[in-house]
Amino acid sequence: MGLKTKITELLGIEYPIIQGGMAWVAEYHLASAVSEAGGLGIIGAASAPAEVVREQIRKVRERTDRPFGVNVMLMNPNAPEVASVVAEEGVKVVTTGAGNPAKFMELWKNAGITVMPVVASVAMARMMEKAGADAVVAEGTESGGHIGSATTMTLVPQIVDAVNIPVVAAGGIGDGRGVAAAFMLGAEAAQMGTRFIVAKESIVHENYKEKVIKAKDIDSEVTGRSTGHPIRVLRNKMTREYLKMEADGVGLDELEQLTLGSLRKAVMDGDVVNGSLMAGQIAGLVGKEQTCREMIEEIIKQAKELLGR
Ligand code: TUI
Repeated sequence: MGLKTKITELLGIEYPIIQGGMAWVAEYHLASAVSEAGGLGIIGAASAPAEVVREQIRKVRERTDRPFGVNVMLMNPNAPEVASVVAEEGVKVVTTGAGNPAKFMELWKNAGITVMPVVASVAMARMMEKAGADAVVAEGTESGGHIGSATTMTLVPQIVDAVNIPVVAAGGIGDGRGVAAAFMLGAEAAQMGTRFIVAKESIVHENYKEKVIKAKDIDSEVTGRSTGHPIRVLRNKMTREYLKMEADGVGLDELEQLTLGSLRKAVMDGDVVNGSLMAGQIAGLVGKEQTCREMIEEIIKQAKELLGR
């Protein structure tokens, strides 16, 4: 049985579980598996060319009739082309990350898209509500990848109080206890990334999955605090070199290159030494590879028991 909230109604999904739009990781195999299991699967457009995103959308459609979304990463120079492709392809749900999507709002609303910007502050949540967002994803600093500074525990209730649209909690959620806690903070759904990295349907290299499964509570590190683009990743040779270069005052461009190209190396080639192992602080709780359906059913069962529903 489902678990109804304002978000499940808004999106037409069975369970209030949204998969994060992870760069390289959130491709069509994962997105379609999450949607087929009753959550909202998301294609992470990240830095992909618009035509690659179009193919990904079509591949999800071949695999599921259920709703799915696309995450548009706003620091991508191709974001305007990606924004047009999602509208052309009739995608039903868009989330955004790493910037302000206001300039695409009219295009998306005219195309009938449900827009849920990911935000890391109350000010940005308010701005997105004014701009016409249907919901916001409040993402705490526990998340993997590009992060803000507020924790999920503090950010979610403050955004819930500040806006009238539904709020999705993200950052540090990896099981039914996290989902139930998010509900207690006033959220109507939870977005999860790190747990889905190790899904059976995830194309992430086994070496990377093993690093997430073996990670302990304090094994993540934030690179790029000095550049204004903080990125949470699991500690390895790359982070040690990066943090040393950062401390030595190496230029922004050189630093950025070190993390960006290295995500592909980690996900596709399994280079866990020089690669960028983006993962959230909840990695320590993620203990085994499971199918998306097994994960979602286990998470929902636990959340329902805790919530008495
Ligand atoms: O976007 C994410 N997480 C990401 S994106 C990513 S790929 C990447 N590539 C190059 C550089 C940086 C990242 C890996 N992980 N999460 C959603 C998120 N959005 N977290 C924080 C924000 C955010 C930050 C600033 C949203 C809006 C914002 O507004 C600033 C402004 O005023 O434009």
